Parts: sequence; C-alpha cells; structure tokens
Amino acid sequence: KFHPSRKITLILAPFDGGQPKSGVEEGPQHLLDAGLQSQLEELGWTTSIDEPLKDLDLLGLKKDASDVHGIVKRPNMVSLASQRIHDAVKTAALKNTLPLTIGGDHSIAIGTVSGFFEAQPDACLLWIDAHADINTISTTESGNLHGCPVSFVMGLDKESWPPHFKWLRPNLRADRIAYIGLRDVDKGEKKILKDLGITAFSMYHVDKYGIGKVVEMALKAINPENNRPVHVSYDVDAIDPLFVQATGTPVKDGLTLREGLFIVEEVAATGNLAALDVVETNPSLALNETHVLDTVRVGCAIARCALGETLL
Ligand code: NNH
Ligand code: MN
Ligand code: MN
Ligand code: MN
Repeated sequence: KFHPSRKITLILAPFDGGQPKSGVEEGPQHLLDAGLQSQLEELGWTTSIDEPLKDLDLLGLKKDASDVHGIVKRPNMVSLASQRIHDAVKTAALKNTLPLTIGGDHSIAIGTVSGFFEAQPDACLLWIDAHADINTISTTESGNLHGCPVSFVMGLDKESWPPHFKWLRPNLRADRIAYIGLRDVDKGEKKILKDLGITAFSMYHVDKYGIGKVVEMALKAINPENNRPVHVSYDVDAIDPLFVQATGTPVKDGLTLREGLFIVEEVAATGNLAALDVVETNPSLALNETHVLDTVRVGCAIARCALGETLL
C-alpha cells in the first residue's frame, strides 16, 4: 500500500559509538558483501545507496576522551551520527522511497525513528529486540546510548539530556510503539514500560500465545485501523544466539529463526511497511567464519522477508 513504486534507499550506518564493542560498524559492508542489494532487486525493488556518515571522522570522534556526560558515553559522537541519519531517513521517506537503514549499533535509531516520523507523523513503530532500549539518561546503568534510543525519540527525561541533542524533536507517542522479543529488560525500563502503558510482548508472551497471535496483537495495538505506515526497528539479538551469534549482547531463550522472520513476513503482508532498520550485527564477535555467515545471512533474510519474500 505504501510503496507501490518499490524504491528503497539503502542507508548505511557503520556506527559503533553507542556501545563499547568494536566491529559492529562493519555490519553494513558484510550485508552488502553477502548480496543484500541484489537480493532486494530480485524481489522487484529499485535500490540506491546513501552513506550519511561518510563525511564524519568517526575514528577521531571515538578517540575524544572528553566526550562523556556523567556516565553516558559519547553523546557528541552519537548525536552527530544520529542527526545525519535522521536527515537521510527523512529525505528518503519524503522522496517516497523506503528507508532501509543498516547498522551499526541501535543508537542510530535515534535518527531513523525521529527522521521517519517527521516525514510520516502518523506512523507507528515495531521494536524487535531482546532489550527495550528505553533507558533514560537517569536510568541507564551502562551509560551506553544503544540502550536509550526509544527514550530519546519519546522525549523522556528531557531535562537530563546531554546538550548535544538540542536538534532532536521527540515525536514518538507511547501508544504508537510495540515490542516483541523482550527478555533482558532493566528494572528502570520495566517501570517506564508499565507507567506509560507501552505494549510489550516478551518471550513469555511468545510462549503463551504463539508468535502468530503476538504479532497480531502488537499490530492491533499500534495500528488498529491498519492504515498507518509501519517502521520496524529490528535488533538481530531478538533472535536466539543459536542462529545469531555475532552480536554484542546475545541473550539466550530468544526467538527461533522462523519466529523472527515470521514477524516481518506478517508486517510485509499488511502492505504497510514503510521503514526498516537492521542493527547490531557484529561480525568480529563471532568465534568462527560460520557464525559470521549465519548472522549476516539472518540480517539479509530479515530484510528480504520484510520486503516481500515469501516461502511459496
Ligand atoms: N539494557 C542494557 C543497557 O541499557 C543493554 C542494551 N543492549 C542492547 N540493546 N543490545 O538492544 O545498556
Ligand atoms: Mn537494541
Ligand atoms: Mn528534522
Ligand atoms: Mn538488543
């Protein structure tokens, strides 16, 4: 429904500033090397590539030891990168292309979500992750900004924001986001989810209802009339480490590979997918080459299933 012309802007976000493990910035190149672009073209999409971080000195920014705000690490680096990604996603969406952003760590979703919702204010967001990524500057225990993007785009605890984020206009409402796959949620995050009444399906709910029902309930909550554009922000660690080993914070007892792909197949079937992020593939954390290939293939499969690949 939203993309009859089937054009994708592939936005490369080789960014690792939102967490401490190097290697996640190599994700985009690995997915491209695995043939992502031709796989999407095979499905009937025209693709063009945008590299919004190209003109940023990421290595230099990473070395800047003064880039801290209390315990929060690299607010300047994350802000500069997310602002460029915000502009790229917004521009892609306004041109009626579907922004597909490849990370990189999940802090880049500060840019993808805020940028997409500026272009499509009626949109809703499906966050697929083992983690809720809704820590605020006050609740984060790690100080890693990849654990905080949702709180930024919702404008939570804005008084405590590092000054670097002045450019950011929060535009995500609590009734427009739903989670699937949660199983490692911090105490402070549980309170936020509860207080704001956010729709969240953990692995408990997947076990209880089955993935089919869970996806149905999640979409019903954020898109009751089935008429809103859907942004899917997909952290590959939502899927069990049996299938996705090469990621920064694997958590056991996750989604099976089929459950993980089914989620995006269902969104694709609604015709409402309008933006997609695939984040947190870190090829350098694999123990062997098979693990790298497995994880990168899963990243490509998520994109293909979201963009219309079916089994029959
Ligand atoms: N909740 C933890 C934090 O805020 C972990 C976040 N890690 C993730 N999120 N990989 O998806 O640091
Ligand atoms: Mn995440
Ligand atoms: Mn803007
Ligand atoms: Mn995660």
